[in-house]
Amino acid sequence: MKAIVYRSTGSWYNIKTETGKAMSARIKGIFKIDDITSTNPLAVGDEVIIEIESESANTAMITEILPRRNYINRQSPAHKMHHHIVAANLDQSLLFATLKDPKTSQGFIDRFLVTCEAYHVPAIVVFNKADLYKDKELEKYEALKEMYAAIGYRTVLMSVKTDQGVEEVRTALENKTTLLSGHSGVGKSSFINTIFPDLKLKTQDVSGWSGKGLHTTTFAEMFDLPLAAGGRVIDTPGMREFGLVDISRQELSHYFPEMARLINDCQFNNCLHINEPGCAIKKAVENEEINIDRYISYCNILDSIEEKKY
Ligand SMILES: Nc1nc2c(ncn2[C@@H]2O[C@H](COP(=O)(O)OP(=O)(O)OP(=O)(O)O)[C@@H](O)[C@H]2O)c(=O)[nH]1
Ligand SMILES: [Mg+2]
Ligand SMILES: [Zn+2]
Repeated sequence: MKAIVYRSTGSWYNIKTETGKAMSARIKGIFKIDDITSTNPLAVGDEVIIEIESESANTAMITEILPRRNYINRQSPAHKMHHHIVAANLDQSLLFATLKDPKTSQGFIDRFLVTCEAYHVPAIVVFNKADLYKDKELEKYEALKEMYAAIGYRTVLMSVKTDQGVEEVRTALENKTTLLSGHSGVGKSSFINTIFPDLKLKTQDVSGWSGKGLHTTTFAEMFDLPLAAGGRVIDTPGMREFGLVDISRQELSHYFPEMARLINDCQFNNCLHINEPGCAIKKAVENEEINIDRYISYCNILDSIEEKKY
Protein backbone atom coordinates (compact mmCIF):
# COMPACT_ATOMS: atom_id res chain seq x y z
CA MET A 1 0.00 0.00 0.00
CA LYS A 2 1.16 3.55 -0.73
CA ALA A 3 1.50 6.18 1.99
CA ILE A 4 3.00 9.63 2.53
CA VAL A 5 5.31 10.66 5.36
CA TYR A 6 3.78 13.49 7.44
CA ARG A 7 6.27 13.66 10.28
CA SER A 8 9.59 12.13 11.17
CA THR A 9 10.73 11.98 14.77
CA GLY A 10 13.74 9.72 14.46
CA SER A 11 13.02 6.05 13.98
CA TRP A 12 9.24 6.42 13.86
CA TYR A 13 7.35 8.18 11.10
CA ASN A 14 3.78 9.47 11.09
CA ILE A 15 2.31 8.46 7.77
CA LYS A 16 -1.01 8.66 6.03
CA THR A 17 -2.12 5.88 3.70
CA GLU A 18 -3.70 6.55 0.34
CA THR A 19 -7.05 5.77 1.94
CA GLY A 20 -6.45 8.59 4.41
CA LYS A 21 -5.60 6.53 7.50
CA ALA A 22 -2.96 7.93 9.86
CA MET A 23 -0.45 5.37 11.20
CA SER A 24 2.96 5.09 12.83
CA ALA A 25 5.61 3.38 10.77
CA ARG A 26 9.20 2.22 10.93
CA ILE A 27 11.67 1.36 8.22
CA LYS A 28 11.99 -2.35 7.63
CA GLY A 29 15.60 -3.44 7.44
CA ILE A 30 17.87 -1.26 5.37
CA PHE A 31 16.79 -0.12 1.99
CA LYS A 32 18.93 1.44 -0.60
CA ILE A 33 18.80 5.19 -0.87
CA ASP A 34 20.79 7.14 -3.43
CA ASP A 35 22.62 9.22 -0.94
CA ILE A 36 24.04 7.47 2.07
CA THR A 37 25.51 10.63 3.59
CA SER A 38 22.06 12.03 4.32
CA THR A 39 21.36 12.28 8.03
CA ASN A 40 17.73 11.32 7.45
CA PRO A 41 16.81 8.50 5.08
CA LEU A 42 13.18 9.60 4.81
CA ALA A 43 11.79 13.11 4.87
CA VAL A 44 8.39 14.68 5.23
CA GLY A 45 6.59 14.45 1.89
CA ASP A 46 8.23 11.19 0.88
CA GLU A 47 6.00 8.64 -0.80
CA VAL A 48 6.56 5.14 0.51
CA ILE A 49 5.26 1.59 0.24
CA ILE A 50 4.12 0.06 3.51
CA GLU A 51 3.07 -3.28 4.96
CA ILE A 52 0.63 -3.28 7.87
CA GLU A 53 2.39 -4.56 10.97
CA SER A 54 -0.38 -4.41 13.56
CA GLU A 55 -3.98 -3.38 12.89
CA SER A 56 -4.69 -2.99 16.60
CA ALA A 57 -1.63 -0.87 17.34
CA ASN A 58 -2.03 0.98 14.03
CA THR A 59 1.59 0.42 13.00
CA ALA A 60 3.22 -0.31 9.68
CA MET A 61 6.57 -1.19 8.15
CA ILE A 62 8.02 0.97 5.38
CA THR A 63 9.49 -1.33 2.76
CA GLU A 64 10.30 1.03 -0.07
CA ILE A 65 10.71 4.70 -0.88
CA LEU A 66 9.33 5.87 -4.21
CA PRO A 67 11.43 8.15 -6.42
CA ARG A 68 11.37 11.78 -5.32
CA ARG A 69 10.06 14.40 -7.73
CA ASN A 70 12.29 16.92 -6.01
CA TYR A 71 13.47 17.86 -2.53
CA ILE A 72 15.07 20.64 -0.52
CA ASN A 73 18.39 19.72 0.90
CA ARG A 74 20.62 21.61 3.31
CA GLN A 75 23.97 21.16 4.88
CA SER A 76 23.77 19.78 8.39
CA PRO A 77 25.05 22.55 10.70
CA ALA A 78 26.89 20.03 12.88
CA HIS A 79 28.54 17.99 10.12
CA LYS A 80 29.46 19.91 7.01
CA MET A 81 29.89 16.68 5.06
CA HIS A 82 26.37 15.57 5.82
CA HIS A 83 23.22 16.91 4.39
CA HIS A 84 19.69 16.91 5.62
CA ILE A 85 16.65 16.55 3.41
CA VAL A 86 14.19 19.11 4.69
CA ALA A 87 11.22 17.84 2.67
CA ALA A 88 10.43 16.01 -0.57
CA ASN A 89 7.89 16.15 -3.41
CA LEU A 90 7.14 19.84 -3.15
CA ASP A 91 5.10 22.06 -5.44
CA GLN A 92 6.51 25.26 -3.99
CA SER A 93 8.25 26.78 -1.04
CA LEU A 94 7.40 29.86 0.98
CA LEU A 95 10.37 31.48 2.57
CA PHE A 96 9.27 33.43 5.62
CA ALA A 97 11.41 36.50 6.18
CA THR A 98 11.05 39.42 8.60
CA LEU A 99 12.68 42.84 8.43
CA LYS A 100 12.35 43.25 12.20
CA ASP A 101 12.42 40.94 15.23
CA PRO A 102 14.32 39.04 13.90
CA LYS A 103 16.00 40.51 10.80
CA THR A 104 16.40 38.23 7.83
CA SER A 105 19.36 39.20 5.66
CA GLN A 106 19.17 39.33 1.90
CA GLY A 107 22.09 36.91 1.84
CA PHE A 108 20.02 34.30 3.64
CA ILE A 109 17.10 34.80 1.25
CA ASP A 110 19.35 34.51 -1.80
CA ARG A 111 20.97 31.31 -0.54
CA PHE A 112 17.59 29.76 -0.09
CA LEU A 113 16.47 30.90 -3.55
CA VAL A 114 19.57 29.32 -5.09
CA THR A 115 18.62 25.96 -3.58
CA CYS A 116 15.05 26.30 -4.83
CA GLU A 117 16.35 27.00 -8.35
CA ALA A 118 18.76 24.08 -8.19
CA TYR A 119 16.03 21.65 -7.14
CA HIS A 120 13.31 23.16 -9.36
CA VAL A 121 11.02 24.25 -6.55
CA PRO A 122 9.19 27.55 -7.23
CA ALA A 123 9.64 30.02 -4.36
CA ILE A 124 7.67 32.92 -2.89
CA VAL A 125 9.19 35.21 -0.27
CA VAL A 126 6.75 36.23 2.46
CA PHE A 127 7.74 39.20 4.61
CA ASN A 128 5.88 38.73 7.87
CA LYS A 129 5.34 41.01 10.87
CA ALA A 130 4.40 43.97 8.65
CA ASP A 131 2.63 45.46 11.69
CA LEU A 132 6.06 46.13 13.23
CA TYR A 133 7.51 47.86 10.16
CA LYS A 134 8.10 51.58 10.30
CA ASP A 135 8.92 53.74 7.25
CA LYS A 136 12.48 52.43 7.16
CA GLU A 137 11.41 48.80 6.94
CA LEU A 138 8.58 49.55 4.53
CA GLU A 139 11.00 51.30 2.19
CA LYS A 140 13.34 48.34 2.45
CA TYR A 141 10.47 46.01 1.63
CA GLU A 142 9.51 48.04 -1.44
CA ALA A 143 13.09 47.93 -2.70
CA LEU A 144 13.35 44.17 -2.16
CA LYS A 145 9.97 43.61 -3.78
CA GLU A 146 11.04 45.51 -6.87
CA MET A 147 14.40 43.75 -7.02
CA TYR A 148 12.88 40.27 -6.75
CA ALA A 149 9.94 41.00 -9.06
CA ALA A 150 12.40 42.01 -11.79
CA ILE A 151 13.93 38.53 -11.71
CA GLY A 152 10.68 36.60 -11.41
CA TYR A 153 10.17 36.09 -7.67
CA ARG A 154 6.93 36.99 -6.02
CA THR A 155 6.98 38.65 -2.59
CA VAL A 156 4.09 39.22 -0.20
CA LEU A 157 3.91 41.65 2.69
CA MET A 158 2.01 39.95 5.50
CA SER A 159 1.10 40.29 9.13
CA VAL A 160 -0.26 37.29 10.94
CA LYS A 161 -1.14 39.68 13.73
CA THR A 162 -3.36 42.05 11.71
CA ASP A 163 -4.32 39.59 8.94
CA GLN A 164 -2.77 41.80 6.26
CA GLY A 165 -1.84 39.64 3.27
CA VAL A 166 -2.87 36.39 4.99
CA GLU A 167 -5.65 35.72 2.49
CA GLU A 168 -3.26 36.23 -0.42
CA VAL A 169 -0.84 33.67 0.99
CA ARG A 170 -3.61 31.23 1.87
CA THR A 171 -4.83 31.37 -1.73
CA ALA A 172 -1.34 30.58 -2.97
CA LEU A 173 -1.42 27.32 -0.99
CA GLU A 174 -4.53 25.85 -2.62
CA ASN A 175 -4.10 22.42 -4.09
CA LYS A 176 -0.32 22.43 -3.62
CA THR A 177 2.24 20.92 -1.26
CA THR A 178 4.10 23.88 0.22
CA LEU A 179 7.20 24.02 2.39
CA LEU A 180 7.42 26.85 4.94
CA SER A 181 10.91 27.77 6.01
CA GLY A 182 12.89 30.64 7.47
CA HIS A 183 14.66 31.68 10.66
CA SER A 184 13.29 30.80 14.06
CA GLY A 185 10.71 33.34 15.28
CA VAL A 186 9.51 34.64 11.90
CA GLY A 187 5.98 33.31 12.44
CA LYS A 188 5.75 30.07 10.43
CA SER A 189 3.75 28.17 13.05
CA SER A 190 1.70 31.27 13.90
CA PHE A 191 0.73 31.53 10.24
CA ILE A 192 -0.36 27.88 10.12
CA ASN A 193 -2.42 28.38 13.27
CA THR A 194 -4.32 31.27 11.68
CA ILE A 195 -5.27 29.26 8.61
CA PHE A 196 -6.21 26.12 10.58
CA PRO A 197 -8.98 27.06 12.97
CA ASP A 198 -8.57 23.86 15.02
CA LEU A 199 -4.85 23.42 15.07
CA LYS A 200 -2.91 24.77 18.02
CA LEU A 201 0.73 24.52 17.11
CA LYS A 202 3.20 25.63 19.68
CA THR A 203 4.52 29.12 18.98
CA GLN A 204 6.90 31.36 20.87
CA ASP A 205 5.29 32.95 23.91
CA VAL A 206 3.33 36.19 23.61
CA SER A 207 6.29 38.34 24.51
CA GLY A 208 7.23 37.70 20.88
CA TRP A 209 10.67 37.28 19.51
CA SER A 210 13.05 37.00 22.44
CA GLY A 211 16.25 37.53 20.49
CA LYS A 212 17.59 34.25 21.80
CA GLY A 213 16.81 32.35 18.64
CA LEU A 214 14.98 29.60 20.49
CA HIS A 215 13.50 26.96 18.30
CA THR A 216 9.87 26.39 19.11
CA THR A 217 9.13 23.92 16.34
CA THR A 218 11.52 20.99 16.57
CA PHE A 219 10.37 18.60 13.84
CA ALA A 220 9.15 19.16 10.32
CA GLU A 221 5.49 18.25 10.04
CA MET A 222 2.97 18.28 7.22
CA PHE A 223 -0.70 19.22 7.56
CA ASP A 224 -3.64 18.76 5.20
CA LEU A 225 -5.18 22.14 4.48
CA PRO A 226 -8.81 22.57 5.48
CA LEU A 227 -9.62 23.91 2.01
CA ALA A 228 -12.12 22.55 -0.47
CA ALA A 229 -9.37 22.70 -3.08
CA GLY A 230 -7.04 20.60 -0.92
CA GLY A 231 -3.34 21.15 -0.44
CA ARG A 232 -0.73 20.49 2.22
CA VAL A 233 1.63 22.69 4.13
CA ILE A 234 4.85 21.72 5.90
CA ASP A 235 5.98 23.54 9.04
CA THR A 236 9.69 23.30 9.76
CA PRO A 237 12.03 24.26 12.61
CA GLY A 238 13.68 27.61 12.06
CA MET A 239 17.20 27.58 10.72
CA ARG A 240 20.04 29.90 11.48
CA GLU A 241 22.02 29.34 8.32
CA PHE A 242 21.24 27.71 5.07
CA GLY A 243 24.19 25.60 3.92
CA LEU A 244 24.14 24.77 0.23
CA VAL A 245 24.65 21.20 -0.87
CA ASP A 246 25.96 19.83 -4.16
CA ILE A 247 26.29 23.11 -6.00
CA SER A 248 29.66 23.75 -7.64
CA ARG A 249 31.27 27.15 -8.07
CA GLN A 250 30.99 26.74 -11.81
CA GLU A 251 27.23 26.15 -11.84
CA LEU A 252 26.24 28.71 -9.18
CA SER A 253 25.39 31.47 -11.66
CA HIS A 254 22.88 29.13 -13.35
CA TYR A 255 20.76 29.47 -10.23
CA PHE A 256 20.63 33.26 -10.37
CA PRO A 257 17.94 33.71 -13.07
CA GLU A 258 19.22 37.17 -14.03
CA MET A 259 22.72 35.75 -14.60
CA ALA A 260 21.67 32.47 -16.21
CA ARG A 261 20.32 34.29 -19.25
CA LEU A 262 23.60 36.11 -19.86
CA ILE A 263 26.29 33.51 -19.20
CA ASN A 264 26.57 32.49 -22.83
CA ASP A 265 27.71 36.04 -23.60
CA CYS A 266 30.81 35.77 -21.39
CA GLN A 267 34.07 35.51 -23.32
CA PHE A 268 35.17 32.39 -21.45
CA ASN A 269 32.83 29.48 -20.97
CA ASN A 270 34.30 28.72 -17.55
CA CYS A 271 33.85 32.33 -16.43
CA LEU A 272 33.09 32.69 -12.70
CA HIS A 273 32.13 36.35 -13.25
CA ILE A 274 34.64 37.79 -10.82
CA ASN A 275 37.41 39.48 -12.75
CA GLU A 276 37.64 37.60 -16.03
CA PRO A 277 37.92 39.73 -19.18
CA GLY A 278 34.84 40.00 -21.40
CA CYS A 279 32.45 39.02 -18.62
CA ALA A 280 28.83 39.76 -19.56
CA ILE A 281 27.69 39.53 -15.94
CA LYS A 282 30.15 42.13 -14.65
CA LYS A 283 29.10 44.38 -17.49
CA ALA A 284 25.43 43.95 -16.59
CA VAL A 285 26.21 44.82 -12.95
CA GLU A 286 27.99 47.99 -14.11
CA ASN A 287 25.00 48.89 -16.31
CA GLU A 288 22.69 48.20 -13.37
CA GLU A 289 20.85 45.53 -15.34
CA ILE A 290 21.83 43.17 -12.55
CA ASN A 291 21.22 44.41 -9.02
CA ILE A 292 24.50 44.98 -7.19
CA ASP A 293 23.14 43.42 -3.99
CA ARG A 294 22.26 40.23 -5.81
CA TYR A 295 25.76 40.20 -7.30
CA ILE A 296 27.22 40.62 -3.80
CA SER A 297 25.15 37.62 -2.68
CA TYR A 298 26.55 35.69 -5.61
CA CYS A 299 30.14 36.55 -4.66
CA ASN A 300 29.54 35.64 -0.99
CA ILE A 301 28.00 32.30 -1.87
CA LEU A 302 30.77 31.61 -4.37
CA ASP A 303 33.34 32.26 -1.63
CA SER A 304 31.59 29.83 0.68
CA ILE A 305 31.62 26.94 -1.78
CA GLU A 306 34.66 24.78 -1.42
CA GLU A 307 35.69 23.03 -4.57
CA LYS A 308 35.25 19.29 -4.15
CA LYS A 309 38.49 17.38 -4.48
CA TYR A 310 37.95 14.21 -6.44
N1 LIG B 1 4.10 41.46 15.77
C1 LIG B 1 3.95 40.27 15.17
N2 LIG B 1 4.33 39.15 15.80
C2 LIG B 1 4.15 37.97 15.17
C3 LIG B 1 3.59 37.89 13.88
N3 LIG B 1 3.57 36.57 13.49
C4 LIG B 1 4.09 35.89 14.53
N4 LIG B 1 4.44 36.71 15.55
C5 LIG B 1 5.05 36.33 16.83
O1 LIG B 1 6.38 35.89 16.61
C6 LIG B 1 6.72 34.88 17.54
C7 LIG B 1 7.32 33.68 16.83
O2 LIG B 1 6.31 33.03 16.09
P1 LIG B 1 6.36 31.46 15.74
O3 LIG B 1 5.16 31.19 14.91
O4 LIG B 1 6.60 30.63 16.93
O5 LIG B 1 7.68 31.41 14.82
P2 LIG B 1 8.30 30.16 14.02
O6 LIG B 1 8.76 30.71 12.71
O7 LIG B 1 7.33 29.04 13.96
O8 LIG B 1 9.57 29.79 14.91
P3 LIG B 1 10.33 28.36 15.07
O9 LIG B 1 9.27 27.31 15.30
O10 LIG B 1 11.24 28.54 16.21
O11 LIG B 1 11.06 28.15 13.77
C8 LIG B 1 5.44 34.57 18.34
O12 LIG B 1 5.51 35.21 19.60
C9 LIG B 1 4.34 35.15 17.48
O13 LIG B 1 3.24 35.57 18.24
C10 LIG B 1 3.18 39.11 13.23
O14 LIG B 1 2.69 39.16 12.10
N5 LIG B 1 3.41 40.26 13.93
MG1 LIG C 1 7.46 27.09 14.60
ZN1 LIG D 1 31.25 36.07 -16.71
